[in-house]
Amino acid sequence: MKYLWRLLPFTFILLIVGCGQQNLSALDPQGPVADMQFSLIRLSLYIMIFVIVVVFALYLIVLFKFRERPGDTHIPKQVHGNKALEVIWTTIPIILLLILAIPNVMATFELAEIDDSEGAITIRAHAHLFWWEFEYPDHDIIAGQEMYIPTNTRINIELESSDVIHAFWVPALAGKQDNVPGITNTMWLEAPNEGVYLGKCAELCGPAHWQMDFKVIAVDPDTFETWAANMAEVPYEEGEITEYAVEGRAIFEANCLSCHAIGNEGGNFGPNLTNFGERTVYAGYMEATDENLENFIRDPQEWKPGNNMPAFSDMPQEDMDALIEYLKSLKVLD
Ligand code: HEC
Ligand SMILES: [Cu+2]
Repeated sequence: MKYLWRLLPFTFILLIVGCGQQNLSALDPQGPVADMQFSLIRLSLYIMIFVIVVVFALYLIVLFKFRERPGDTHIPKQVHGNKALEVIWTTIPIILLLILAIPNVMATFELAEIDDSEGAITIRAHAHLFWWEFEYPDHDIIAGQEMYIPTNTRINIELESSDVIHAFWVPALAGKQDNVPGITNTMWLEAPNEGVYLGKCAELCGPAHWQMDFKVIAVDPDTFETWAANMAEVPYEEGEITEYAVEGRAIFEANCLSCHAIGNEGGNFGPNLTNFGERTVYAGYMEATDENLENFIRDPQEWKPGNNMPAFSDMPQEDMDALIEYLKSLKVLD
């Protein structure tokens, strides 16, 4: 028991390792933008380490060299205003700040640049209390919560907000940038590897801010084209989904379509649900189970305080079951 405290450092290591999970770490950069930002983080870290080492070395030298010794009778000679020293310790920080500033300013401009060269894709990332909408003007589609992108392709992102200030942040792919109402900020990113990259709203925007998660899903370019084509086409003709799901669709059309579009049909007040059956989390953060889905639809405020979805607490159970069957059948990739 007495030595248990020695385990403490290991708990911290576990905590730190936990931070790197699910592609959510800026310290495990994926792609050119994250690489560039990581190298800037390293540069400032090295400069800080240099400053700390020099300052502490001087401090220790002075501490030992000029300490009071037995038999010292009077205070040392008092000096101030050494011109040479003043110049040195003003110049060194200026040089260090320049070394820091020049690559930072260059990167800031480079990262905001919209490059329309061939093959680049534009995505408008609209932030809403408390969800994300991804509009693909080149493909004329809208996706909710999950931003599919092709690998090794430059993705130009236009950031917009419909209400308050949010921030778009996908730590493993690119640093955060604000979504400000009335202003369009720009950034870009590129993912060399297929995978799911976790994104977060990085600006405190209201009670459900912490649940405003999203995903960037990088797939190979062919899969992306299939995805984009199917997102526009609404591939749910009779026969493609179960009869039970068709019943659910009628309930959806009567209650939900005005706010939730399927393909390009329906309203966009809430997330587009065309590929809802492929979501791995619901409402940004809930584990994808039928029970969670029903709970959210019956009482959205309970699960995401302050969000703009109305409650359907009185929906008969058989309608709810059919509706859930329909929602889970909404798939565009298989
Ligand atoms: C008045 C508009 C409106 C209506 C009607 C509406 N919703 Fe919503 N819904 C929203 C909004 C807004 C959100 C986003 C909430 C959030 O996450 O902040 C949402 C979110 C959702 C989500 C989570 C989506 C995701 O991508 O994870 C589901 C599922 C959902 N609604 C289902 C339904 C169903 C089923 C109905 C019909 C019974 C319905 N909604 C009716 C506005 C609406
Ligand atoms: Cu937000």
